[in-house]
Amino acid sequence: MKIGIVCYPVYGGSGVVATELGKALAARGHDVHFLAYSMPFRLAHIQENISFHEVNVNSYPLFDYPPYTLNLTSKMVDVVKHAKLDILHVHYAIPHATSAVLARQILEQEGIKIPVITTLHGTDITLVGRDPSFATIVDYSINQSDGVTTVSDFLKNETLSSCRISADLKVIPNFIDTTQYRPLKKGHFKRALCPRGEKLLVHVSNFRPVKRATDVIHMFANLAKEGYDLKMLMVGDGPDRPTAEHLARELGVFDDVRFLGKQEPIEEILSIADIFVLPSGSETFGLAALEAMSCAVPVVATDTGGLPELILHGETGLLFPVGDLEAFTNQTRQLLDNEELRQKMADASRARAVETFDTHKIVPYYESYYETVRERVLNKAQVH
Ligand code: GMT
Repeated sequence: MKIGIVCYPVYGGSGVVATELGKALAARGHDVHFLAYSMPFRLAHIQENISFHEVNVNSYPLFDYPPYTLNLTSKMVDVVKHAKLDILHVHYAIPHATSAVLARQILEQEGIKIPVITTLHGTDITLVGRDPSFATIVDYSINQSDGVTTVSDFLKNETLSSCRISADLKVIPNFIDTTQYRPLKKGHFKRALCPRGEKLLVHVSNFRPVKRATDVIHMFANLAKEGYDLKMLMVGDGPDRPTAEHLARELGVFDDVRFLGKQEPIEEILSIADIFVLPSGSETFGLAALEAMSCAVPVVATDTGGLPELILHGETGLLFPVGDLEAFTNQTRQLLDNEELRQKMADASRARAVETFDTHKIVPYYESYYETVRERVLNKAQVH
């Protein structure tokens, strides 16, 4: 199949999933065309059956706010027509689904049928999508898509309850390349960071308020006060990083908490972690947690959104209520105090990643969904 994939190219879950999906589809023999305003950051090596089409944004004195949505629509029309795409798969509703619906309408006038599939990732529904200035257009673009997927049952239910949706929603969970994300032997790296054999906690996020990065610092300071000999790596960057750094100084733990900023390859860092922590206020899937699990790291996370679908409480990690710092500290302490339990959960995490969320298990669901949607759209066109 010739597949167009539209995504945000920046550091973030939806862009990562879209990029990894495109790469996996290309490895399975499909022709994949990425459309984005810059090269997706995980698309390091271009290969024969992967193309990248940059969406240029016009600057014109009249445009205080350049109309990116329209530039994207035009690019979609152009690529569908000239690369003869069979399907257009957009990740994140705003504005990608809207542009795709408009592009499909333009192409229809030229006798070209292009089925549009939208994958909802989370904040496009739970945060920005419900802003009154977007809600109507988000609902419309979802309902007008030929196929819609969500990354968890939670997000499906959330979309159905918070949006006015008539479209069918199919759940296809996120996935991971478990051959790339695997426990790597990085003992030297661990010894350099934890010379006294300290346990290492890791948090990875984009430091947006929803990630509650300061909860990590509070939890760490609680355990340090109790005498635990620990180190912490805070990976990623975003608006709450300065606040988290300031808090670490204030609570006297700054020397043991290292803020690394954005890092790749993340599997090298995860491989030396003892525990991964994710205290998010909301998380539709929690790709960062899956990356940790695939590297055999048990996760302490909030009992919210799609996280309980991914992290089995008591089996692959421990969950706690959002914002409950005492419970967060208790759950982390439980794993620190019981190495046997920690190791058991580490093994179970890796097994769950391999058995349930491996790329080879999930990507075929997308392929068959593409076929189903395409058949439905083309048959409907014939009947008319
Ligand atoms: O919050 C992020 O990390 C970014 C955001 C995005 O849209 O890129 O992530 C969302 O999509 C990811 C991939 O499907 C999910 O794993 C994240 O849970 C989800 N984030 C939230 O729901 C807050």
